[in-house]
Amino acid sequence: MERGAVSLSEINFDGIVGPTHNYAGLSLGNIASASHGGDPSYPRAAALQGVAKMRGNLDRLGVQGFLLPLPRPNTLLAESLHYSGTEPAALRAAPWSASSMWTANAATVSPAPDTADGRCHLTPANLVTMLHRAQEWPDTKRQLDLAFADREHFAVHGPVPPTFGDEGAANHMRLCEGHSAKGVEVFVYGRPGGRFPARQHEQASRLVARAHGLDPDACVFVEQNPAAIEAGAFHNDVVAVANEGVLFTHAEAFADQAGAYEAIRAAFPALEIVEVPASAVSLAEAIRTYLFNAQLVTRPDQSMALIVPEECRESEAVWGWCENMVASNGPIREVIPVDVRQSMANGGGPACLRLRVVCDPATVHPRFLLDEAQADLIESVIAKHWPEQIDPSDISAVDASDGLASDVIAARTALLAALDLENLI
Ligand code: SUG
Repeated sequence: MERGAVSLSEINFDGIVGPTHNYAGLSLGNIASASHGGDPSYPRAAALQGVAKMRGNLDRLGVQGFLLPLPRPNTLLAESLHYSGTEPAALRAAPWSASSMWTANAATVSPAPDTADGRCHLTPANLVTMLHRAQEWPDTKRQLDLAFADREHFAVHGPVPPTFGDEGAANHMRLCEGHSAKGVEVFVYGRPGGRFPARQHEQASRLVARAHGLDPDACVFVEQNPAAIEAGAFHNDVVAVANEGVLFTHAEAFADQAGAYEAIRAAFPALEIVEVPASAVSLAEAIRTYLFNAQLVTRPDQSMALIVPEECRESEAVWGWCENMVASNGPIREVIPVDVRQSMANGGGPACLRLRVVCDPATVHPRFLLDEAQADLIESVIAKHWPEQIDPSDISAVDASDGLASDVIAARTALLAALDLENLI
């Protein structure tokens, strides 16, 4: 238990999908992003799918948070790129990206029981590997500074220096006997040199652990399997997820799978591993369906549920494996599919869409916590103001539509006004 024995909750802060959600194929190494590049997108449907997921979890878990879309198009970035018409279309699309919806990349979070000063520490991810994501952190930090302004309970750091790529919680797992207990934090990094970028650098992970004041004996640093990165697992959370004492992982997630288990177990002896062998679900099928990009949650009755994308139910191999797992006597008692197809087509599953923060909800700025009335409000603003469809040419053409820019700016402004969060404009 944390000092003072306060009981802490895990709060999932989902990113509300912004009105510029589009498919510009910007993320090298992210197979869904590459294969859907050029497709029309449906921002309104995407954002409503996200709210429906939040509503389900509010109902299941009793608590749910959210983070707001960042201001787009980002005119500062657009100006700094000095367009002349000769540049690749991707450079013109970057300032329009709605990628902040994937809040698992907003920050790395170390809850209070793990840190030297007994506060919850957050480090915004610098996301330097991809231009369209590198623009996120200053506005993300502003939002974290507001949501977690209580300095007695939270510390919000600056980002890791840009030499070291940091992608936040997507490459970080926490094992603990209960959320309020001291945990072991597992940092997963990639080694550069492959066909696709290794987005999380080892030194970034080590720096975050030091900044957060973690106990070195309660930190484990593990290398991602280069073959998993090659297969499209651009973040560790595409092939593994942890909750309390359980690690749910593909058998080919880590460079040295047995060594990783041993290192984690040395720091956290109660570790329970649910491993999916490649013979049951290949790495390619795991990445296609995002089985591991799931929310592994503890429900109020203490049973664990796995919230997976609908795509898992459509895969014979994956769904068959899930059914067997639930029928067995393992820790995961239910698998719940959710429809986040618009996000999935850009490589973002249920787990990408949320940032987990273990804390006392009373210490969070209340405007960032969802209730049913606020969910209704968010839905009505989205239904009224979010564009129904965006074609990549709408945003990457040399003369990208001024009309669309003012519409999406007004849409976000309407949401902030409805939620009384105008100071983020
Ligand atoms: O960084 N997609 C995101 C998906 C992030 C998923 N997050 C986690 N695994 N936690 C990315 O690759 C696609 C944007 C585009 O192609 O236009 C994109 O940025």
